[in-house]
Amino acid sequence: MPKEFKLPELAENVDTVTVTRVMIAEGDMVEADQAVLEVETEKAAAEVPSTVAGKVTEVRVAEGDTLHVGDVVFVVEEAGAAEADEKPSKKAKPEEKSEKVERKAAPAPAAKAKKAPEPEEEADEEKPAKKKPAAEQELPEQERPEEEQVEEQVALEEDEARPEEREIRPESRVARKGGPVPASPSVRRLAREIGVDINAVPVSEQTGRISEEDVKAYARQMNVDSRGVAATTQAAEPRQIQLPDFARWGEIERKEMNSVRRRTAENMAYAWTSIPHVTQFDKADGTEIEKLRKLHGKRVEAAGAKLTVTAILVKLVAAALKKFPQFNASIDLDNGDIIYKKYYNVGIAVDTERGLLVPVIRDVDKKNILEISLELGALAERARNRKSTLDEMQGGTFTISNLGGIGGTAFTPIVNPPEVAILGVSRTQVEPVLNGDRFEPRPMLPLSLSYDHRVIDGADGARFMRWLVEAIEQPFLMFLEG
Ligand code: CAO
Repeated sequence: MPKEFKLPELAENVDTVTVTRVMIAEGDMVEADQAVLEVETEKAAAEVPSTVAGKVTEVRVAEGDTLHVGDVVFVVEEAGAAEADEKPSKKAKPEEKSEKVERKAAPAPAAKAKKAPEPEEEADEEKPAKKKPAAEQELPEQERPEEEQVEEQVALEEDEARPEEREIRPESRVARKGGPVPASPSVRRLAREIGVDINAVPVSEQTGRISEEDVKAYARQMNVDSRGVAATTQAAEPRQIQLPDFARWGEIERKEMNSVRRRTAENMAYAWTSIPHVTQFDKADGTEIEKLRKLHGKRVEAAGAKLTVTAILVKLVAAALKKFPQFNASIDLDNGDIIYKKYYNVGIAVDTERGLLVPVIRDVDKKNILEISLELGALAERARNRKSTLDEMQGGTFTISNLGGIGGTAFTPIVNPPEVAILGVSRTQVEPVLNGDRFEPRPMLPLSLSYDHRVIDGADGARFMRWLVEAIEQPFLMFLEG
């Protein structure tokens, strides 16, 4: 019996992965739990174990492919039956075409992967699709019962590409030329709630309809504020500038971005253009911390870790987050809420050869510095060796980015959404600090706290920073107030 192995769900909210290595070939015997694929998401690389066993008769993916959860990766002839059967042709039969995953160079989204179930779709949109007679479709939208419009919308949705495939690029949107608005009730509702005129939202050229993303993109473009009031002036939307022919001026090399770089670029552009950032700078006298590192460093080394500034900062930050809960929050603009998290998971920016990764140390408030040091060392090593799991990269509530090992006096870190704040750390420098009437040499640790000004006021930013500086200078404060 042929059996298909489909890409399983690897972590919550991870629907798309890029194949970086295919570890099986036609004719191989594969066992359950055997690693068959190496994949990359925006944040991590992971090995995918097989859940089927038998002889591989067909491999349907190749390095560089983009896969969605549920896509068929390979087919096996289950043990026993394998020997008896001839090896099937590698070419896909016509009816299998829709199962094929898209190749990176796939020319048009229409030729891309089949539509997978969309969990976020509302129940009222999951009715069976029914095409409506053309005459009925020509009725003005207001004159048609909503139920009919829903049904029509479901039919339209049949051809819909996945959200990430129909990213809103300005050039892919076209103005609608009258007729019914091709948007589902939930999309219309969203538009109503955030003050967007659904009739004005351009449809995606690729799908011929309006998605939630289209509405949000339009809202951003129109500068709709948090109260749902559209500004009269249109905010500039980041556009791809026309690149010149760089080779005219000298030699160039073109390299494809890996998935980490691509997603970092998307996330950073999103964060930079949608979050009003403020960065608060300060310096902490690291004398006490340095004393403690010297005093206890050997103990931590004996346990197999390194007592670094970062590990200590993670613990101090946990205490600061408890004291200032708005820094451990997320903003839900659609519902007009601020979500305060009662857990404290700190992401650590790790510099790897594939780009920036942010593994997360969970429940830092419940761990001691020794435990945090061990975990930080292990997570950073795993990230650098491409061994991080997808779960390790999720659930962060605040991020620390320490560039002090490399150098620099200050920088402006970008908030890692959906978080609302990030602490940047630069290199400790011995500086003259006035103590009474004389200067003393002190190791000063520069800190740069960027935060989302929609949630955090400037005074709160300054208070958080001052508390953190004082906790670094007098670590006992953490026990006293943390
Ligand atoms: N000031 C001075 N020295 C510092 C320092 C600081 N703020 N922070 C670290 N150092 C020193 C450490 O003491 C260590 O020195 P020794 O080898 O002499 O002991 C050295 O720098 C390297 O530290 P580390 O990397 O071993 O450990 P860490 O806990 O300080 O940092 C990590 C861990 C993962 C944060 C770090 O390795 C890293 O990847 N940093 C880069 C983060 C990054 O890329 N941020 C940018 C994000 S935005 O694009």
